[in-house]
Amino acid sequence: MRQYNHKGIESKWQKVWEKEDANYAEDNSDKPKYYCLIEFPYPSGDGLHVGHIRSNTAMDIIARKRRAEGYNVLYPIGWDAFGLPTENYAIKTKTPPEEVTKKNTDTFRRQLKSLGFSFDWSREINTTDPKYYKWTQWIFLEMFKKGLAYKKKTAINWCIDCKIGLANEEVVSGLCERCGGVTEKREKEQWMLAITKYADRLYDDLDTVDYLEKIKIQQRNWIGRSNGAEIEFNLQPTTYNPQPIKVFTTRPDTLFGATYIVLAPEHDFITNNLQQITNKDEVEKYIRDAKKKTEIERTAEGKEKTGVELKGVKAINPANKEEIPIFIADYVLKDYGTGAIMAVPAHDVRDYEFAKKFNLSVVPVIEPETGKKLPEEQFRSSIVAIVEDTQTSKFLTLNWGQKLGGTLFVGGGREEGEDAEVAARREIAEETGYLNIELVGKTGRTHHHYFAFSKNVARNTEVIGLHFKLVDREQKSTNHQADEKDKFTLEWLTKEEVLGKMEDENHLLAFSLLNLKEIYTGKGILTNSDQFDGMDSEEAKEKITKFVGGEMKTTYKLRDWVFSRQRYWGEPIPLVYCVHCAEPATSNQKLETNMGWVAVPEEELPVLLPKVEAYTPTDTGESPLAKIESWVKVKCPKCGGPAKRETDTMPNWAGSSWYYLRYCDPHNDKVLADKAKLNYWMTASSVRGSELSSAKDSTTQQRVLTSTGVDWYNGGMEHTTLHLLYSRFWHKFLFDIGAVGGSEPYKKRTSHGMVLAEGKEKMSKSKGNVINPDDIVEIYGADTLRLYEMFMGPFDQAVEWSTKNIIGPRRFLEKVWKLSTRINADETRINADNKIFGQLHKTIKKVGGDIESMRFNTAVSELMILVNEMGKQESISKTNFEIFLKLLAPFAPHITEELWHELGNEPSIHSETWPKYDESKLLADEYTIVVQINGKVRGNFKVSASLGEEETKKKALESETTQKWLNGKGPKKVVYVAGKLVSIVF
Ligand code: ANZ
Ligand code: ZN
Repeated sequence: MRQYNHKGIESKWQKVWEKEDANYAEDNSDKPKYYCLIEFPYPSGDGLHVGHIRSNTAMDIIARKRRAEGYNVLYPIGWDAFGLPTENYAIKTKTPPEEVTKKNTDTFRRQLKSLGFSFDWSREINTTDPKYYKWTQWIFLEMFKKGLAYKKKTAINWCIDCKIGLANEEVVSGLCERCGGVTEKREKEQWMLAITKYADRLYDDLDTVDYLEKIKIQQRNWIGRSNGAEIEFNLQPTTYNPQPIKVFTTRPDTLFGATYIVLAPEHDFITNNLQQITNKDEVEKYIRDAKKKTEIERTAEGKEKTGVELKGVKAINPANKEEIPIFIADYVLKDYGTGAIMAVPAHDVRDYEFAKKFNLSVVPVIEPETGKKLPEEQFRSSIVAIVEDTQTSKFLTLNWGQKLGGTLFVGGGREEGEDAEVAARREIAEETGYLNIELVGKTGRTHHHYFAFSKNVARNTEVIGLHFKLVDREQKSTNHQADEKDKFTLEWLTKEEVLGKMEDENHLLAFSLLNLKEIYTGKGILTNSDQFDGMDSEEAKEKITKFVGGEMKTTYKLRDWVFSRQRYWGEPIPLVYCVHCAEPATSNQKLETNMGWVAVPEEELPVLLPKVEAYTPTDTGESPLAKIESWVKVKCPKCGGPAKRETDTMPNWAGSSWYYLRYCDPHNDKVLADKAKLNYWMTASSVRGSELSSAKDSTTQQRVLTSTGVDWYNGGMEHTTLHLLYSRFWHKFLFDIGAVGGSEPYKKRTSHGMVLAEGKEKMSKSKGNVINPDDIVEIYGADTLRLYEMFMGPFDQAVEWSTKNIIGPRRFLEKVWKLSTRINADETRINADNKIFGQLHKTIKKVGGDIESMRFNTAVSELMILVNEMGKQESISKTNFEIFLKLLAPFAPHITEELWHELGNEPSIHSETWPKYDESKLLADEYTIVVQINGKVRGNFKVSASLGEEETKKKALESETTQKWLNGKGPKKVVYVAGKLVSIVF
């Protein structure tokens, strides 16, 4: 028998497809377009990673399905080729980085081609190609001209090993994201991009895109928008006139509870008031120590709090005019808010930890509130009593059953004027019979809104929580147990059990305050706040801010993007510094930023990266480019005088911020991409930014926003706050200057899990556990590898590589191969095949749906089930087998193409249309089989869909009805109509 020879088949079809330009994406075609995108790889020296193959195959499947659905698909590929590893390798081997890049991209290209991905190779791009980076530079200059790029001396994260400044995003737990080395803060002049000017749009427009929810959440957290207020605290009057301290708070409603001020150690206040501070030495030492810690070390909750009081100065709480101390502590950061906080230890966890340690006063100002306010509430006072048996560390609960509120502590109403403890003791005795208890703790007033179903009334209750300890176990009998309507069972539960079983918010609140010793950080009703007492905390935010002359304010965690690197292998920043132009013509010009920095004229772009002798960065932190005098010295484009080039280069997030646009028109040398082509591939409409902002009606705006962008972009979660946010920023900028037609780059974003080595470790050269795809393709074939990577596990989760398990998908393809020898071309067979109709149509439906929701693993298993069913048949109809091949084709493009041609079909299976399923033929899980006896319906019964013909017939014959009618006679004829009917004639 003929063998499944994957090598011959795969190389044969790859050549044919290449010759025929099978995956050519036609610009401005009449067909609807579909743009599929994967993150273009960094061509590392290690070659293609099996992780690349997983995400590329997934998107290849989607691209192929879209083509079969009639779309003109763009599925492009290119190289994100600037970057440190190439540069470091070049330094080590003294090879020019462009040579290293060429070698690496050649390898990647060969490998990707060997896997049969349906990329349009005519659109291949490379970020290190001057024809490409000309436009990266052009975009930068546009930003520069609009004031979005500026030079600033900042303390940046400096990686000691890489000798490079890092963005905040590139520092993970204080370590360099690239090399894992130690970082420190260094003052450096850096080019910055003002991404913060786009913070609101980056935040709000997330509502207009279809990204996985976890991606949106990460971006929102990263932007970290908080609404709050800035409030000034005056100093205790002294001989001089000190500036007030401005704090940022999200909880101005808690102002009356602010019992001290904390400043970031780097806060200006300290140098400005040093004369006044009496413990200077202690303060200065603390500041020095704080500088050595990372942000994460400084702000973690639960971390031992440190700080120093500034002796000799005091602030005044503007709400109640009380004098309060001022501290410096490293848990307050310089670059967030105003770098100063009002501490409210009663309602903020970190402030509370600090106050405990320094023995500062804790004044509660918010009475906790649970539940939702309801209309027409009735007021009532009540108690929640927690009884603890300290010997067993268990808590007394009443289990009322699911309908009546589940597990609760003892609770009950309080008569008017009745003391809470008296009420609690009464309820405990009545409901549980325990008498000898000792009160050990009590909450303040809390509030709870709920609907009492038993009484059909909405309630607003004022609740006091009480904590008792059992003195002994004496328990009198209660009459409740006998009473039908008050049926509950007493249960002693551990802390964990209480937290697991109890659902009532207010009872849980009492437990958290009394037993878990937590502080209350939620909303509620004001107390200890003079005229604001009794006010809702949300409402009080603005009122109190206004009362003290503060200002409502929004702040962001997002920082501007550090956009320069003192390294060689990146895009040169196309600016020139001219001393002459730096001199202000008028005195008020001095205020301008970027004085003396002149843009290289557009017609001189690209500024080429010059050849250098040595790529090694310098310890002074200057780029190696600074050493090439002939390159650095230029004429000022503006005044013609002597000037110097910027020698810093761009970070490697630059080229990837707009690459998806270049794919639309990769060879254009006039503009970054032709407008008409961009409109075709990126937008459904061609509304410009200017038109959008003038579009008054918001539904028009909405339509424009939601109809633009790459149709489907898949990539790693590690890029959510870097690449994905940066490219959204660049895109919005390009939209604003009219270079692109929509304001979001990607309509839809999904994400894949990583492929780990056996043992769930990351694959790495040093561990020697890297799988080389070339070996797998050689031994098992590209189709098997693709199928295996889709079958490994849920696409969005990390999966563990197992070479042993590849054999499964390989055997499956061999089975398909063998099955093709049992094809019966006789078309009447199609109906004779009706036994597999159910499974076939179920498979069409399932595979289609699974591809859309990226459940590739279950799609593959459904294909496997179908093959097993087909395998049971004597022969298979050609038509049905062809439908199966079309479903398998996106997963295993080579073997399906081969079999398709063997069956005498032309041209390619990949230009066929996607199969449709017939709802009426779908395989149900269960059938109702009608029993006909001598032509009349006499009954029916249910069978599982997997039950075969013989068993179904047997079941019909054995049924009571049939036996009654047959009455001992044998049947002459039994006919089975699949999934429907058994007809018996006697
Ligand atoms: C008083 C207060 C009372 C606060 C309360 C919270 C709860 P998010 O939501 O993350 O924006 N804060 C302000 N600036 C800070 C800084 N530079 N370093 C550290 N903490 C700072 O957090 C805003 C809250 O974090 C602010 O509101 C402030 O504490 C603190 F019951 O003010 B709050
Ligand atoms: Zn000049």
